[in-house]
Amino acid sequence: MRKSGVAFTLLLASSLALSASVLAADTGEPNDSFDNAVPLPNSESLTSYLSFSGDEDYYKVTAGQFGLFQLRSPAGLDYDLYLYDENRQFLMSSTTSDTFDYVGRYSPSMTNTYYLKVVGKNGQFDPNAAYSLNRITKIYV
Ligand SMILES: [Ca+2]
Ligand SMILES: [Ca+2]
Repeated sequence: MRKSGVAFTLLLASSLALSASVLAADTGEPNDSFDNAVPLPNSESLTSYLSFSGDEDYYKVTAGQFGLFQLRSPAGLDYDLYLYDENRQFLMSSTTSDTFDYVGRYSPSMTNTYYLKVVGKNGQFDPNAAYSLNRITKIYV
């Protein structure tokens, strides 16, 4: 008596490589212009992302006589910080390659509105590595 053959079924594993990267939420988008500037929160500090080359993040903040702001770039990346007045006129920028960039201004007015822009030097970005933007309210000397 002949044994019945055994059928083998080969299940070919799909070679489809699923992209497992889950992008961090780029908070505040769209904020690529003065008109879409995001208010700096009451905590006076935030973290967000430059999620593509050319991403620009605008923020709007009200400060007292001293408006001093700090940007911390993600590790290994070089982001720059720009400061504008309430009329959107350029005041100053910090484009160092240091981890921290600082911009600031003194104004005799008790209330001042500023715009800040975060941008990656030469288009640098990382959708998964956050920068932090802080308003400095205390200076220790
Ligand atoms: Ca962004
Ligand atoms: Ca943006």
